[in-house]
Amino acid sequence: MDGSSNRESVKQEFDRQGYVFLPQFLNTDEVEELRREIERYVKEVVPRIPPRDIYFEVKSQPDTIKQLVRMNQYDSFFEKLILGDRFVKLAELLLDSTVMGKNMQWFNKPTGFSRATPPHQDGYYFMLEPNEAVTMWLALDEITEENGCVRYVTGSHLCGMRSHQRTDTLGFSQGISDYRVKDARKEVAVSARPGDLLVHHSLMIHRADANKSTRKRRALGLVYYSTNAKEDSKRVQEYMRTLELEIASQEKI
Ligand SMILES: O=C(O)CCC(=O)C(=O)O
Repeated sequence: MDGSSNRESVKQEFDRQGYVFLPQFLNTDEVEELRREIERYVKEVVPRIPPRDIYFEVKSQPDTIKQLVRMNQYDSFFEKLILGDRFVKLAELLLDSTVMGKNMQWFNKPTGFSRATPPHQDGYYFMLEPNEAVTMWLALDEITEENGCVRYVTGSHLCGMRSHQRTDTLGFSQGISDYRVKDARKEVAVSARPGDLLVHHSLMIHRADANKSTRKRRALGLVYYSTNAKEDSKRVQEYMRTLELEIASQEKI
């Protein structure tokens, strides 16, 4: 299912819940190809990109890479992927506008080292006005509660931006400061199989536990901004500068 056959129900579900689940968006061969391309990226591209776009759980230990960001800027395979029709058309449907492919990321939770992803809204990092963007999250492994599936606070995209504060989680430096039991009660834990796609709105509150299993937990993230949204580029640059200094001082990149 790729969202093209039942467009209306996909859009309705997204508008109501703030996220939509598209099982088997990619087939087994496509997932295999992505896994191979990520391996190639780690081997060949990672050594020549700025350290600020590679996050480790343990500094410079390749098997503890927890996140790769802006992969589309460094590699033509991932650039083509984010600009590909299937993903772009889906983002356009959900945002009801033309879109720009902004950022492709790899999310990994290495066994034995991983941390939880704090509750957050992606739009807090994006700094857009209006805050109209989506993140697509594509499972590359079997991802369940045990190895840290994504958890959504259903409907939270309709309640505006919450206050965030610094966390000590690399790659998710801001988390919701007043995440409460009433939020947790609305959480939906979404298990996914390789090739399943989740898409969430930039105001959607979500989080994930650490990988407590011995299984891999890898996913790709694709971020699309509506072309109606304007980025506050001064604030973004300021934030990036502060973040880079903080990360470097923690010796994590
Ligand atoms: O995979 C994760 O743990 C985090 C994913 C996430 O926060 C996102 O896709 O926005």
